[in-house]
Amino acid sequence: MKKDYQIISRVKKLRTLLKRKNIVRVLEAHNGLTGLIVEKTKIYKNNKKIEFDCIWESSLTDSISKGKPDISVVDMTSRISTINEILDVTTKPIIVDADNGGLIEHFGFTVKTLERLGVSAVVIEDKIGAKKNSLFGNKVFQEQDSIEHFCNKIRLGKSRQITRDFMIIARIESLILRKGMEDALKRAKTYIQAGADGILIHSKEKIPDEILVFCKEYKKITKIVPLVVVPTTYNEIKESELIKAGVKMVIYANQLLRTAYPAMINVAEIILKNERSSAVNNLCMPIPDILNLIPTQENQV
Ligand code: SPV
Ligand code: MG
Repeated sequence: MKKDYQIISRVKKLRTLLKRKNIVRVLEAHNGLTGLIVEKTKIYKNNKKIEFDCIWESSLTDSISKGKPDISVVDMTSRISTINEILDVTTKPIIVDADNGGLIEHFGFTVKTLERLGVSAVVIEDKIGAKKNSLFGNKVFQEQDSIEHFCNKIRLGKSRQITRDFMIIARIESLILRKGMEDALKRAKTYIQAGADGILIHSKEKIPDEILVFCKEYKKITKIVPLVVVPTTYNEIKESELIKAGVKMVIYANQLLRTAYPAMINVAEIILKNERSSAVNNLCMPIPDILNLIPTQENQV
């Protein structure tokens, strides 16, 4: 009984945060350890605690960390195993990046499973066909879904969730695919009418100009449905500016993995060069620290 309550309250946490906070701050995790980093990292600024609110279970970093490309080859069963790994050791809400959600018939099952596990939201992008990461833009062939088909997917998903708390966030790829601002805004309006609980507008520009134009126009469509952004390429923009523009959620989608990988390559190369590992001592955390990183009953006493 208590466990059921915990699962339900975890799902609900995201909606509560969206109501209470100016902006919900989300960081990527791709395994239990990175989940713990999102859960526990905090700093103090002017005596105020600053931390991440929520975990992004990214298709890019989940795939890459398994040595596979971000093309949906890491299937839902594997993604669910990673999600469970993260859920096991964290309490913060999780948002799952489900690519395009798959076939409409399949998406209903995904919604039911994620909600049952305790995930707070799923993001689906309005593309069809072979999955390509959005940050490739038009350098690779990527096809946008029709508005009608994508709306049917949103509607079906919404009809399958059990609680009122689970959220389906519709991700618009019009700016990525150079379909124009008008198309992006039309889609936002229509996806909301179809039941989307949030809109994620994506861009791969180096500057935030097109995102800020979208934000301005979005305010005319709705002041209620939260707007989500992923400032990976246009990442000079600060959270305070996003708040001013009306953004309710910011996702830092891949930075943990993108910093860990070069650090590991560097260490591997230094060991090869020196034929021993002492040369990386100053780059490594001490053995007792790694042994005690994850508390057990014994090392807590
Ligand atoms: C991801 O993190 O997998 C995303 C964001 O979908 S992006 O890589 O920018 O498409
Ligand atoms: Mg993705």
